[in-house]
Amino acid sequence: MNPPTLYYCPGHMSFAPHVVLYEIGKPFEAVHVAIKEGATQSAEFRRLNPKGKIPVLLADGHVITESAAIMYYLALRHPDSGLLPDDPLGVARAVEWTNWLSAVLASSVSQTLHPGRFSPDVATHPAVKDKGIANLLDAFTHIDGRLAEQEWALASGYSVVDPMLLIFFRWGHVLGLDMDRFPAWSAHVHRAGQRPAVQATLRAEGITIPLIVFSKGCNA
Ligand SMILES: N[C@@H](CCC(=O)N[C@@H](CS)C(=O)NCC(=O)O)C(=O)O
Repeated sequence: MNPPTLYYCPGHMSFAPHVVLYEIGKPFEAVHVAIKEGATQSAEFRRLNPKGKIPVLLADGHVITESAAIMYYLALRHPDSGLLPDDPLGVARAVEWTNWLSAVLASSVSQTLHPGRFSPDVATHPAVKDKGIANLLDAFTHIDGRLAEQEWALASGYSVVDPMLLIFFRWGHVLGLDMDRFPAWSAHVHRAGQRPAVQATLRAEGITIPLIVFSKGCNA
């Protein structure tokens, strides 16, 4: 059986599944899809994912789309990785987080970066963007409050949810938001950033996340 292949673009929603693959620690391949050059909209890529989005995972003869679905598949395929709780309520809590992040918050990020996808009327774009930022700030305040209550997103410990939170923290910076307003989340980013799998993914994608310091010789 071939190793799984992740189609990714640095600093995008593929980041968390990429971390999960490093956490599992088994061989995998990663294919860079250059969103800015239009690669997600090419006929070839759309044959793979008709939605024209990364991430995509090829694994065990299946094509899996959606970052959350990919992470659950990998975590359940490798239960020893301990990346998901093993009780029904714990799983429900994980889905609660990842649905919200990958659908609602990803859409608010898109609204601020691509207002034309939300309104054809150029005159409305500043308002569309402003509303996207306001929605994100509300959501970020909620995230910070949750992370003030416990070390990781889930009470059971580090899980697939935590790397997904990292990429939204980075987006906050990319969008020029004052992320110092979120001290509990900042501490979470610092904590998660010490994991070899997170460091390996940052190196592989060639990106940084504020507050994450690379350790020397990390080669996860
Ligand atoms: N809900 C999807 C969102 C995926 C998504 O929005 N991917 C963006 C990058 S973050 C993308 O591939 N955009 C390419 C395009 O729109 O052409 C998931 O969680 O996987």
